[in-house]
Amino acid sequence: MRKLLRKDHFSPRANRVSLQTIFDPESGETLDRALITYFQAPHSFTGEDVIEFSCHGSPVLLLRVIDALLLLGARTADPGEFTLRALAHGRINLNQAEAIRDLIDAQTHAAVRQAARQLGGELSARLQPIKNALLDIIVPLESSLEFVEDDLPEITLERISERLSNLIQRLGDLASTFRAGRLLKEGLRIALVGRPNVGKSSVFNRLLASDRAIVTDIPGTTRDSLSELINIQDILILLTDTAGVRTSDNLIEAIGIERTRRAMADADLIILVLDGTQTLTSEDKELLADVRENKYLIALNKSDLEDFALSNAGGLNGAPIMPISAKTGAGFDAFRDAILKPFTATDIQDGCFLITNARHYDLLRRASDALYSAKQLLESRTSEDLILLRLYESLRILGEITGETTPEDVLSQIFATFCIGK
Ligand SMILES: Nc1nc2c(ncn2[C@@H]2O[C@H](COP(=O)(O)OP(=O)(O)OP(=O)(O)O)[C@@H](O)[C@H]2O)c(=O)[nH]1
Ligand SMILES: [Mg+2]
Repeated sequence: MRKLLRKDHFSPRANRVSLQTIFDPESGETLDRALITYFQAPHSFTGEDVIEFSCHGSPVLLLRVIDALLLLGARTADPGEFTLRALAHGRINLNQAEAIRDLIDAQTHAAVRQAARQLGGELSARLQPIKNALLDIIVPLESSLEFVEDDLPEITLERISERLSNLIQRLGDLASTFRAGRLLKEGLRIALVGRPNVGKSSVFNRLLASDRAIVTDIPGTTRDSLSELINIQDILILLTDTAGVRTSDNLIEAIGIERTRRAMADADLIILVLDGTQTLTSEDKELLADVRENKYLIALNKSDLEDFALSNAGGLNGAPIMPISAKTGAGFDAFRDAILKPFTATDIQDGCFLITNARHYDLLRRASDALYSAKQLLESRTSEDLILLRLYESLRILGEITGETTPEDVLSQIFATFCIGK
């Protein structure tokens, strides 16, 4: 620090900010006037002594300050290292650490909101009463093993079984929020497909609200799949425009059509675009048969034209059809709602806490399975120590969520997903 600030003495006051000039240790050139904060242990994020530099936000300047620090013997932090240190010093628990990563990665307001709730410790707060209730079952079972020669009375067994059912239900309720939670965090992949010239790229541009894809009246305009992120009602969507499907001798077009097939296979929802001014062609019918294997929605396009008729799509019994015009935007509000409809049956209400992390979901399911198996053993009057084994297993799995019992290799996997310097 003395070399960096060119001062014979530098003794910052604990938990205070001071304005300092930073010099290049080699050339002596002034780099920046910056705020320096000294967080004295344990009053820092990591629980250790920390010096924080708040420089001006130029990337070039920041690189020079980092170079200067490296030259003086510092090293750059590993991905997630600060968060890992905070965890190691008990400043946060594991799912709060994961929430920090989710907060940084969040791309919608709703994802930020959920990550912030988790950072506030809501998941551990919800799990604690379940763990306590589990301990309330374990403790008397343990003592009955030690002190009582006879079997537990029937009434006690029934009561334990009831309490296990209740816990299984509570874990199940929490786990079931993952469907909505994953949607909120990871979003959806949606592909626009159809034969050439029906207006896929026009629909794509209208949903994007920008002229991203080339639109012409020449069939076969789009040659390659094109993806962009959009946001519908705070759900992130990776929308893919694709090459129109037809039999083609053109090599480039044929490769493009192959990519369309791949986009269809990857999609959570396929939007089949049809030209509402024409009756179904054999190409339309073939595509329809293909998309029926997946979640799909039909966009009957060009509703602004005179020849447009819903009956042109006749015979698609029961299929979800939305009449739209990519040209005028007619029907798009209802179309956007229809896009999300297959996914939001499980309501994403503002007030409700959601499991957004696959690791948590998996552990909740496993904890619940262990309780279920304990309940079955209990009902078949198996010896108490086998039942206890299952109950302890469930407790250990719940502990893995908050990090009390998480194995080292899982921890390192989790922190490898952080970005550097967090
Ligand atoms: N009137 C009218 N014309 C439309 C509409 N949507 C698209 N078109 C026209 O239809 C033609 C084809 O549109 P594109 O969006 O390029 O169609 P595409 O399905 O992407 O075609 P390919 O990329 O060749 O597969 C263009 O001339 C568009 O202007 C619409 O809603 N109304
Ligand atoms: Mg196109």
